[in-house]
Amino acid sequence: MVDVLFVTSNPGKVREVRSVLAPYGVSVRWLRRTLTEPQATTLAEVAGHKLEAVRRPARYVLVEDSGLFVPSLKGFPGVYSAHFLKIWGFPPLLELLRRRDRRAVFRTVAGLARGKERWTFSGEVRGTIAWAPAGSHGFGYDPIFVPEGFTRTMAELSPEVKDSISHRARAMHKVGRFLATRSRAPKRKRKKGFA
Ligand code: ITT
Repeated sequence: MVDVLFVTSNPGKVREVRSVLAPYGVSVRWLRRTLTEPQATTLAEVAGHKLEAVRRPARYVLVEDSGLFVPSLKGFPGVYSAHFLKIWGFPPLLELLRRRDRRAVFRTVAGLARGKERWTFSGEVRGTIAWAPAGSHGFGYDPIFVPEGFTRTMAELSPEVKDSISHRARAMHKVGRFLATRSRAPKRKRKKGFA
């Protein structure tokens, strides 16, 4: 069993990360903390800053940053997704998209650290923005995001379905495979920068 400390303010992320990592023999402990997000242009930069803010040399520390990118809005809200949703909610986004291409991508960049070593893993899911919010599962933008191959929003799909297709699940499967491989490898044969 590998222990990982997942630092986030978001209980929805914790449920999803636990469910994806459990089959890899990874046990996730939750440190509930709001990590400051600097002005940055990429999710990877934000994830890196979040990692720097947590110092736990003896164990694996996991953080992640996610965002909804709408190409017809030049990638907005992207790295500003949390801020935008908190201040404005869905209406301005739905209004902006009334006459624009509704395609969107949800992306996650996960940052993992142990001592001085750092690794990043990414995942994404394509889809479209719904005409109106629907559904009560999940959190954040789930009520307005319809993943590719589905006709319902992420919030109308069951948590199991979300965990089989989501941006976060895709990034976390990479984390799980990495940790499972590393925990099996004899210590002196471990290569630096494996990921
Ligand atoms: P942290 O403490 O981990 O930063 P957060 O909720 O602030 O939690 P992010 O900055 O990564 O997380 O998320 C940016 C925004 O995108 C925020 O409004 C989230 O609610 C939303 N979001 C993240 N993952 C999502 C998902 O799987 N489905 C819907 N919305 C999501």
